[in-house]
Formats: sequence, structure tokens, C-alpha cells
Amino acid sequence: MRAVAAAFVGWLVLAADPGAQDAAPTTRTFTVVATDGRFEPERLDVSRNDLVRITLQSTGAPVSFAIDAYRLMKRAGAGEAVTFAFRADQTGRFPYYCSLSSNSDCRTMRGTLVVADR
Ligand SMILES: [Cu+2]
Repeated sequence: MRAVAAAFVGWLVLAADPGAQDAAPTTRTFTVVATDGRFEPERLDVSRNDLVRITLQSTGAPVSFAIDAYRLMKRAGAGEAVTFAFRADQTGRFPYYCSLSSNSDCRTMRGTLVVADR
């Protein structure tokens, strides 16, 4: 009986939005490690409308991960990690960088997010 009810609810959800399965976003998961004045990796490749999930890991000093075009700035404390996600809804090449100025390493922390059109 419970299975029947669950199947019926599932049918209702699909009926309400027949495009839901096609529109289900692809989740792309990355770990970006900040170490010795660099981000590793220095390039992230995704497709438009992917859900981009990033864990930013500091191995030493506090670090941030900023992408201006996405109005994104996330910060991880010294030796800490922070996980965040955003929808890659703009195609193109977007620089990411550490927006902190606490030490000179910040200026060299650069990378590129590449969002390809589907
Ligand atoms: Cu920094």
C-alpha cells in the first residue's frame, strides 16, 4: 500500500512538470586546494547550467575564492575547508582569485572557470 502511494506521488510530480527529468542539473564537484600561493587546480571546466559544488581547502593561511561575474566570494579559515555551490548560468571564461590581502601569496592565487555552452 505504501509503495502504491509513493508511486502515485511520483506520478503526480512528473505530471506537474514533464520536463523535470531533462532539466535536472548535472552536479560537478571539485576540491580546490590553496597552497603556496596557488590554487590547485588552476582551471575548472563545466557546462552551462551545471551545479558547481566546490570545496575550498586551505592548507595554511586563510583563503578566499572569488568570481566577480558570479558575485561569489567564499572564505576558508586557516587550515579549514568550506563547501559551497552555484549554478553556472553564464558561459565564458571567468577568473577566480583570492580576494584577501593578508599576505603577498594572495596576489598569485589565480585560476579560470570555463563554462562551455551545451
Ligand atoms: Cu589569499
